[in-house]
Amino acid sequence: MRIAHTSDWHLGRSFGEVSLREDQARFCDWFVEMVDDQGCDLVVIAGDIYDRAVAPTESIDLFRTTVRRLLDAGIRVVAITGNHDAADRVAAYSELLDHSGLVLRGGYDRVGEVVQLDHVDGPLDLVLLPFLHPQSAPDSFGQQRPDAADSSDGTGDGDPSGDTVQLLLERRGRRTHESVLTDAVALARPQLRGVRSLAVAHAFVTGGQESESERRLEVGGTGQVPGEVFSGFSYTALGHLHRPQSVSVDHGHVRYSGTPLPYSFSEEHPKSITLVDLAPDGTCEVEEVPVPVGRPVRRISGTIEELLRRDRFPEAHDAFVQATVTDRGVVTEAKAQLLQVYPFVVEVRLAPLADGDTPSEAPANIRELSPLDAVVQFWEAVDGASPTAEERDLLVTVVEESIQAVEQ
Ligand SMILES: [Mn+2]
Repeated sequence: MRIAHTSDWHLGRSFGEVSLREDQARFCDWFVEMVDDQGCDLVVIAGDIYDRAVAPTESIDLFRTTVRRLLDAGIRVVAITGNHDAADRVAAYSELLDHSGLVLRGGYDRVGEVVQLDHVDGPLDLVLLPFLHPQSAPDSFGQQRPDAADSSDGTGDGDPSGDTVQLLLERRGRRTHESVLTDAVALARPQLRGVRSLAVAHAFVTGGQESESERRLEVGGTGQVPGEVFSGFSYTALGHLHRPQSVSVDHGHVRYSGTPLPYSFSEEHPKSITLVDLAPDGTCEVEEVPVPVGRPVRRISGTIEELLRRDRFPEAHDAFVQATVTDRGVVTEAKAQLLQVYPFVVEVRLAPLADGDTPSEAPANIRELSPLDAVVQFWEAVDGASPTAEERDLLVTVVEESIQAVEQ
């Protein structure tokens, strides 16, 4: 059985101010053809289908059309929601969709279920683990039920006693992404029947390497879960981290496919789809198929004169560019100038210290400095050089006038 594993399409996303609509549509076109050419039986999309909870209608259209084309080609599709998706919206019709060949799951509703897919070479047990917000778990969810909490409220009037509410709140407060995911897998495990199994999850597995475009899964923490949660599954198709990578786990194959397109400047790595050949005995072979569409990202750095030389960064001409301008003097209209050479420059940073100087340490107590010294130090930190005599005279005047204004 051949599976195409992908995730984090983030349909509707833009890069800076540039819409990615066309790149995402081109990716979908390529993807449908590729999985058909490769003879895939199943497509797995491991969460973050859309970039936002309320996805633009054109993104919804793109997803629907893409899935329909896959189903028309006889390929089954499995998808879960990620932390960017609104589970209750995206998976609203999941029950009806099961009949179409699209298995779509989101939220807690059907967590713990094992979907059995029949295939010519045998069955596949499918466990779908959409991103689960720890705080929105149903009160009864999970195994760590304090006994008292569930037995004490036997009065039947539907009004839980103060103690019970307290226990429920405590239980809710203890929930983490790790605990809800562990509970969800534990619910499913007893129902696994065959030898070949596939888990699909949207999670941050410990050991995975982040980019700059993943949104944190937990407030005040990373929301990481240990890879062992997935041990025993023949293959675990993960979403959330944007770089393609395997995560080392003792028993099983756990892998992130990464995004189809780069979504931040930290994603200069090539993008790919993961093809998985899953044998009837559960052994699998994994192959990366590079995504040939989409605009790459490049970070370039130099003086404005260097950056404007057409032969200096030829690979950046067609890329989304983050340019760091290192001139010590003032550069006016930097972005407008750079756009002449790099039509997709998205971000321009002025960083005159990029040539190796580092700003001096901030004084332990700013009040130890005279106002003029403080201003001059700030100038040096920002500009990378001391003010000229003329600039210094101006600063003296400004500081004196400010002090007088404050004292009046
Ligand atoms: Mn994502």
